[in-house]
Amino acid sequence: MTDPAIADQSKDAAATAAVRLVEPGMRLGLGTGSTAAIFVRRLAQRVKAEGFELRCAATSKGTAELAGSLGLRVEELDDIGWLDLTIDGADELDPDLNLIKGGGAAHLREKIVATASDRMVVIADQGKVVNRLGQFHLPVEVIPFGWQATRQLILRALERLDLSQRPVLLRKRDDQPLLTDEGNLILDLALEEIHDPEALAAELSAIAGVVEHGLFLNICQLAIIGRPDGSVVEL
Ligand code: ABF
Repeated sequence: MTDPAIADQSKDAAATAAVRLVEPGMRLGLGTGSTAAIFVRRLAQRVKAEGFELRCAATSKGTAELAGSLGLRVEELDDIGWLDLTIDGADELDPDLNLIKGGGAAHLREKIVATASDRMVVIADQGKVVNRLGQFHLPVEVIPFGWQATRQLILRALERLDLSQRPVLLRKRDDQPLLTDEGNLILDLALEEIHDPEALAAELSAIAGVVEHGLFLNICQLAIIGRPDGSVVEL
């Protein structure tokens, strides 16, 4: 029977292919977002059918709740210690497998989980693949204390990188500043094109009020891209 929560054929193709990478007994990182949610559903179906054990760490409260409700064993990352594999979505990815993440405001936990894994695999539909990152607004998680000063420091950093006059927008939900799972704010950087992701990442990481930015550089080892016809390509 068709599950209405798995309606997107491209995302489902990528998620289903990623489920095949999972081996019994693995310590697994679970991503956040609609593609990662389909992966969690397909994974739970396989675990139920084959009856093997897994230990899962989630990248958001939402994912933890979904996975737990489907019968997957979800634990704190620190109780597991280290992960064999993390499967997560992305907002953009380039041919070098550099990513922008954080559209779901979970990139801090996502980066902690991904970098605490032997292997990180991205699942996405074709629309996420770009030649150069930057069309998607780059999320930067900042602590609430002094966030306007932090925003000014970000603007100065952008000037140094010849990215002046780019909007840096406080993310809101229901007209209120959005708070992350960690109680922080998100600033979205409308950069259009990121010519030097490494330099930008270094500048942002050097600002005291920045907790984490959504550039994932040299973290992902494989991307599985789903197509509307149900096929996948690997990058
Ligand atoms: C998370 O989910 C995020 O880092 C990214 O923002 C988002 C992608 O969501 P979707 O799969 O719904 O496009 O992985």
